[in-house]
Amino acid sequence: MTDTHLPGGPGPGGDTPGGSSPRSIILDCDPGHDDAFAIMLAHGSPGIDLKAITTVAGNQTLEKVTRNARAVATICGITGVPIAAGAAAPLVRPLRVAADIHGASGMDGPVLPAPTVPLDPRHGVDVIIETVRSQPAGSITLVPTGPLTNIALAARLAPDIVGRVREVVLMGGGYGGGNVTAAAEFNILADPEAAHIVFGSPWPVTMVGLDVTHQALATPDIASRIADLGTAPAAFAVDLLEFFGRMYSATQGFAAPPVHDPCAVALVADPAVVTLRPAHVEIERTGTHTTGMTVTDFAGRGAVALDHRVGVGLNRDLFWDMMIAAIAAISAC
Ligand code: PIR
Ligand code: CA
Repeated sequence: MTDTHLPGGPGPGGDTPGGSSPRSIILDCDPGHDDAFAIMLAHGSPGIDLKAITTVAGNQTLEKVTRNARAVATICGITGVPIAAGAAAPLVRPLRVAADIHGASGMDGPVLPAPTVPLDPRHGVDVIIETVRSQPAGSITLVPTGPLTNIALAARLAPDIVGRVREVVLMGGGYGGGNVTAAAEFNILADPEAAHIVFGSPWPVTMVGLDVTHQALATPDIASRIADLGTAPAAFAVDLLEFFGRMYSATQGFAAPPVHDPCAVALVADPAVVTLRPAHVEIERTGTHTTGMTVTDFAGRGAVALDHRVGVGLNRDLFWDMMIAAIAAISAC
């Protein structure tokens, strides 16, 4: 089978990057250094209309990641976008955080301002449900960049939204191995039962996993292009990369940090960024050594339907051009 760029999912569309019809998304995140980049891309990209930010416990506790989301919004002048806190723990398992890579705050490195943007008083899962119900059917894309707890809860609490969501484009998993265990990536391992619900629900699911995001390395040339923008959001982004890079070097031996989460946002904004292949993905939930693995079948063995799409390649230059243009656009606000 040859790799293909598949069209951007069902529903009303024909959107072109930078065209007149940006894609409406809800960003469900656990900031997190790379989640902060996802927020910046979602806000600054002309291809995205950011309808809400919801948070989920993951990289750090719910309280910390929610404060971090509001701090990013404050730095980037994101006003008028609801920010709501969702689930404080996975569906079944105890909370596991990633302090080794994101620090005690969940976003160590930059000095974080006291948030000036309000916290929406609703539960994040209610914000997801209410936003999907209030927008035209087939218009909202869910972009989860943390554990899938909120998305699974929304599907269970309001099954009517499953058919109204245009697609779910998530950062998580990978077919070539994990980053917490040999088999499992953090977001899936943190809440595999939620991932099972999300991949098993009848909405289109696209997995942007480590196979793609480990190509999104913020090398020194990228950091200096961002620094050259000379604005407060750009300086914030550089500080994030500096800490994230040090942790990735110390804990995983990377020469430059992989900026995972904006890859999913970038794919929604412009399908040319990520090469996709049809596949079927099952979530391992009972493995001795493989819990949290995204078992990916590109060939339909056992006559499974190739009902998911899986990222297999990144157009790195396009990705960073989009990311840097978005940070520049934010700075202009
Ligand atoms: C990144 C993450 C968690 C643990 C490590 N070691 C690295 C977070 C990122 O925010 C991203 O969403 C995903 N989980 C990558 O595994
Ligand atoms: Ca994340």
